[in-house]
Amino acid sequence: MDVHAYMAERTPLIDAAIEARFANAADLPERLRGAMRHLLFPGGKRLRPVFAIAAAEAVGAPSPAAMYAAMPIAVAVELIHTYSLIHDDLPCMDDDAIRRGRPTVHVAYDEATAVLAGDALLTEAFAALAENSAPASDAEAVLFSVRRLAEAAGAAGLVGGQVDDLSYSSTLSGPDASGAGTDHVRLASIHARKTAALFSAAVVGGAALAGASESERERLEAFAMDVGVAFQIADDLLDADSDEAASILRLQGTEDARLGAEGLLECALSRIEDLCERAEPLRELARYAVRRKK
Ligand code: GRG
Repeated sequence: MDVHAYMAERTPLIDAAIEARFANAADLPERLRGAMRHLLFPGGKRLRPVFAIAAAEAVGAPSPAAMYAAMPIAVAVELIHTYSLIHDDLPCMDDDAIRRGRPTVHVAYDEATAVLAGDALLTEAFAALAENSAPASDAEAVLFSVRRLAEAAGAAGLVGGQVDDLSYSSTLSGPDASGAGTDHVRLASIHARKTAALFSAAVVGGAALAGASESERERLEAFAMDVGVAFQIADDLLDADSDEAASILRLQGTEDARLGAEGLLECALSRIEDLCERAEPLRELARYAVRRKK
């Protein structure tokens, strides 16, 4: 199957669903609206929303029903991903002026507006998920996806991963005196929380909203965590010149890192090998996320 065609078919529908969140929000301050939309349109690859939809299609009714069941979490994860990029670029964090080849939000607007736009996107994500999910999915699945998203975004997920990432560069050599483990262990934990947690909330949330069983959720969770970490390694390999603190490339050579990502991909695919042929797009997306060249 053609994974690019698969993504290209779904991306306009995801964009329209994100756009719809703004259509009904007439009373937003214009400056805030602009700052919230600045990185959303045009967006990035929309990988997390497409994963959410592919997971729903792997276990749910044939699309478009599965796709529409997963759309609320697809929108929510993209809003949270965008907030995290805006905050990550701030002068007090990575201090980057450019994102996706354009001035990032605090440069195009100002720092306070960028902080507030991120806050608004994070909050809006949960409104999007809670408001749009019923009645297409059952209440337990909606609550499950809200909880998984909160865990992925919160102190044990993105935020905790970012805190560890910020302190990582100062303690880079050998076993860590704090008892947190070797650099490899610490790095794996940062990748799991900073990158894989949101992937996993997208995949398992999308699947749950489309009616996944408990055992399907468990397998997809393990699949998505492995894919998320492998995706982060692939991102480090593509961005080998950056000074990202938590890069695997500081600890092992390029070839070892590539082999590590391939190993995680194989492991991820083995977790969902018994899912039916409708899981093929999900498998192809995983291969694409880990092996992409740009
Ligand atoms: C500020 C709470 C907080 C967290 C920031 C997301 C993040 C954590 C930092 C951004 C930099 C980074 C290396 C994140 C890891 C995840 C990653 C590889 C993001 C890029 O994802 P893509 O490639 O981006 O899906 P696009 O641009 O396609 O959306």
